[in-house]
Amino acid sequence: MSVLEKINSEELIALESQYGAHNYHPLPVVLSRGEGVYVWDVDGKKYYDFLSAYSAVNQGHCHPKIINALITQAQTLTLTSRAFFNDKLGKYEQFITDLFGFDKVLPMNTGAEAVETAIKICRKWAYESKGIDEHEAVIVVCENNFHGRTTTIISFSNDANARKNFGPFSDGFAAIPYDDVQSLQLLLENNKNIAGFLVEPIQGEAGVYVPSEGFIAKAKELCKKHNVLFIADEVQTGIARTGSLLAVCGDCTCESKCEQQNTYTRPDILILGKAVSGGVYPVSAVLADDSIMHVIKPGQHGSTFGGNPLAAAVATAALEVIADEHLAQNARRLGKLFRLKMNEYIQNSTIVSLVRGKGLLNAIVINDTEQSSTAWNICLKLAENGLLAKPTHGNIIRFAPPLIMTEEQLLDCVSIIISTLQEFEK
Ligand code: IF1
Repeated sequence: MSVLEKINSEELIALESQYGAHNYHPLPVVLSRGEGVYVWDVDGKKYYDFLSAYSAVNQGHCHPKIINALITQAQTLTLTSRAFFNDKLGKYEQFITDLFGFDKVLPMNTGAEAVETAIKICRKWAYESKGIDEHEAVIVVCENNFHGRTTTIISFSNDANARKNFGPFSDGFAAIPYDDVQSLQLLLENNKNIAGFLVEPIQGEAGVYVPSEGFIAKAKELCKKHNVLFIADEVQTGIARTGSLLAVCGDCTCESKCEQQNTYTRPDILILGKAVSGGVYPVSAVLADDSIMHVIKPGQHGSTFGGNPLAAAVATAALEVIADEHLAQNARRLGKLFRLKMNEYIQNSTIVSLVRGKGLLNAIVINDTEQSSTAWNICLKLAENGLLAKPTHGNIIRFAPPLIMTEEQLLDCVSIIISTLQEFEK
């Protein structure tokens, strides 16, 4: 059979089962097209995308400006390696460092690569600037973190499924409970080898846990007091997803330039990924000031694709869309509306215990055990009803639509979600 012949979803699923590693358990939906907030399956069924590829498609599927940037650059020059300069990287670096307010950027490709890069920079800074003895640096992380799937990153995960039989693991990490300033303070006061604190401003994979007011700011203050680098992983929460340009911006409403607003907790190292490219191309970035980034010298870090001209062109366009279309303000407004409507429903629900989130990164907790299949069955029914979402841990369903959504579309989605949940009410 020619691979170009139209084949149905069952046959496509069977192909992945036979020829692809089984490292995912997707919903039985085979997508073939995306545009804005919508995706279509191979049978032409239309869905609202309420996952946005885990917040990589904040600008909406196949955004014209981003796709045009991709096509234009793809027909010109895609990859040179960093053995030579190219005419797109310097301008992109100037653009993104100005946008987020840092001296320098180290361009990478995936979020995990950017997290690994931040870990390497932090350790090197600890030995060469802070004066910690080599190989003794410790980076503090939070329990229930998700920072990617490389061997070093899962070394500091406490998710058994992410760790089992992937050892031996990397040393040099210490965990505290999320949103626990006292534990962080205790660790920093009693261990002189702490180099950095790596944290998600909102824990996405864990189930969209928004920390208490002031946690991030107090953590940064403690890091400053103890000469420890505050490292914000905004791979999932960044790029306007939570109603600000960055989740660490607090209630700052700036979108086109990270100004020193009083609600902004400025990281020492900022990690970005996913929607940096609008989901069009793998692009990630690590930003820091010269006093930190200077520890990296030629030949000490990099990657084949890191900083390629295609990535530079795509990311520039994707980041411009955020300000052009006021996506942070839209995410903030529609997020409040979403939680308001869901809370009205939850008042009389037996199946949903709560809704939580910030901007358009939200989740509902299903009133059942983590091991139950209720959340999964709800997502199957949501798909039947034209909306795609997926459970995160067990009984939690994450809702993260593209930030370009209109109020009318959001209310339509709320109606689909609530009518679907009502089918499961006891
Ligand atoms: C999968 C999760 C989300 C991230 C944060 C770094 C990375 C991620 C805060 C690494 C990636 C992705 C990975 C993807 C599903 C998705 C995910 F469910 F895995 F945890 F979003 F919550 N920091 N998250 O969320 O970035 O290397 O993937 O580009 O592995 O299935 P990456």
